[in-house]
Amino acid sequence: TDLRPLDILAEAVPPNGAESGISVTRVQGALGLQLSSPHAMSFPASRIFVRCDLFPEEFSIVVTLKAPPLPPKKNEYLFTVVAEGPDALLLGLRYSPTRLHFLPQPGLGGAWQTRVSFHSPPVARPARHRSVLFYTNGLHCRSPAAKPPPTVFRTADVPFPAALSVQGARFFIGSRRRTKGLFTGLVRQLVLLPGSDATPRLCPCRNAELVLSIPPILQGLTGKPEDNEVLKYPYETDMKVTLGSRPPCTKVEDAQFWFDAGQRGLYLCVGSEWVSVLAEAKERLDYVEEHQRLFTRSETLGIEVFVIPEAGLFIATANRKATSAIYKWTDGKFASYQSIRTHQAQSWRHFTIGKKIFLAVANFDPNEKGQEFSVIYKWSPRKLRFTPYQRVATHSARDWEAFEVAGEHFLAVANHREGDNHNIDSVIYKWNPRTRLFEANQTIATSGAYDWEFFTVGPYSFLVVANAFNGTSTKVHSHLYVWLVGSFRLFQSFLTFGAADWEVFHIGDRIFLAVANSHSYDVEMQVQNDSYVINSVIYELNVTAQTFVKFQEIPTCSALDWEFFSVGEDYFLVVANSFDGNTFSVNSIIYRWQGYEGFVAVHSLPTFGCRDWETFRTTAGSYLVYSSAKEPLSRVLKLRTG
Ligand SMILES: [Ca+2]
Ligand SMILES: [Ca+2]
Ligand SMILES: [Ca+2]
Repeated sequence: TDLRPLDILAEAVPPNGAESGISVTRVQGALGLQLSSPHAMSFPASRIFVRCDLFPEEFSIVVTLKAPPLPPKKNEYLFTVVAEGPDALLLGLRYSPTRLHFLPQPGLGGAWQTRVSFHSPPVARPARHRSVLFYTNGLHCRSPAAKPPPTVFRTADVPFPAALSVQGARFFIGSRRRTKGLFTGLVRQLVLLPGSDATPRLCPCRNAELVLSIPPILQGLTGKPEDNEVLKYPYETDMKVTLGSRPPCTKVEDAQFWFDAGQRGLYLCVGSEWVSVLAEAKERLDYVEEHQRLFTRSETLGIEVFVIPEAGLFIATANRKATSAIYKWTDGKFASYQSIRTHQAQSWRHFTIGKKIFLAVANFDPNEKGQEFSVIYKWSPRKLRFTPYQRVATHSARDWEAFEVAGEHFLAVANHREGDNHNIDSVIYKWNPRTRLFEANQTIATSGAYDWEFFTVGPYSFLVVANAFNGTSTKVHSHLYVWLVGSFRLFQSFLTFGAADWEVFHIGDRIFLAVANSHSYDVEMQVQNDSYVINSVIYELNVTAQTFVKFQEIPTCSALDWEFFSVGEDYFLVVANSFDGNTFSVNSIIYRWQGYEGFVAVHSLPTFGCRDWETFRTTAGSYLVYSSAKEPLSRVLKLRTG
């Protein structure tokens, strides 16, 4: 992760010696810095915000200090960030004998117009030279049950300004650039931990190589503790924040911190156990970045991701022109692996039967001889290639779905149309273990079928079809079937608008079904551009009523695919928006599950004729890949988490 502790104090002090205006002073066995000039410790914000000039929206601050003896109403500054110009305070941390104030820029809006104040437990023991303050989003005070009570504050309910630019600003340690309010205590440590719930606006900060977050000047000069104060105040020795993998936690490390940058957790060693001091120490999606531009021979429709044991991770792209391709994940990128002749391929489906590995392609067009069929390929463990296995007669096939019911293997094809007729049968094939071929098992009447999706709920097996067009209208019913005594029977119908995809997903024990509506069109209706900007719908299974009920409608731009994925404990849906009536250049959106609020848009991704999204995971992290039906370029995106 890019988010590592930033040692603000070390930035402000020259590594090999104090400048004028700063002196190194011993406090109860440890060393601290004392200021005599408001300008002595200052540096441009750009030095630590290298790649991005936005202050992180969530963060923690670790301060170790000896509090000055101040009269009750007096204030002093621990640090500030000051913009150019007269007295443009952006933010700061201010100390008073009874409070700690975190000051935002005035007029930033929202709750931050008023400062957030914290009762300041260190006040009870002003002589002690360590307070540890953690400010993350919200206003919580939490003291870990530790023998040394470093004070942990969390701010939970007050959102920090999202786009606080520190461009051109300077950090001042112990002052706000003026003599007034100069900190008269000692500072030993001041570390900023960029925080937890970042948004796309939060850019990565600098990679700080920081293990011990005490400036070198204060490490080298550690003298012998006077009067055995180390024993007297064991917790007032060095306050360490260790990075990296889980360090030991014994008596020696007692009261020390471990910052797990990977999981973005901060832990305190308490009685030989690491205790989390930030409640939300978990992996979260921060932003999405382009990882690979995958140039394909022609425009790509469906993408299928699959793993072949002992061979690796692959994707198959369904390409519009004469060949489709298989790519293998090699050295962190997809590399060409095999080309397969296809006819306006729409999608691929990977499945296994026992040890056999198959890949079925849905061909939309007939071949050169006018024969119309789709092909099932089988992986040859000897050739390490897919070879043709079975041809199946199909009609403008859009999609294959593979599934198992009661130990038997099935393949369902979505036949889109035959000539001009969209009201035709789609076919469910069953694997015959004797002939080792798929044989037609059931036909189901469909209207411009686009997609099949199979899922199970408890002992029940379901198959849902996306019907896109009946010859005159895209406003048609798409049907959900349930398996009962040997065949699929109609279970429920949904009114859909050019339905192109069904996506089923689980959140806890809740079951959802999302449809991608692509187009609202009727021959009798005037063609309108806005007929592509329509709602797609998420349904939820009501178990008692045994029916799916509308859960949420989401505006989409000719949606062609939904893909569900999770990162850490968060759930996401990404939609393939393909067209808004004027342009294929539209944003596809990632939505995050927010419980009661349903899915809320969190990331906008510029896409062009977006057709299909898939997710996959490698040891290096989580990725998304999407295809474009309008240009020969697919993209692999990396999900950055912290
Ligand atoms: Ca499907
Ligand atoms: Ca889907
Ligand atoms: Ca997909």
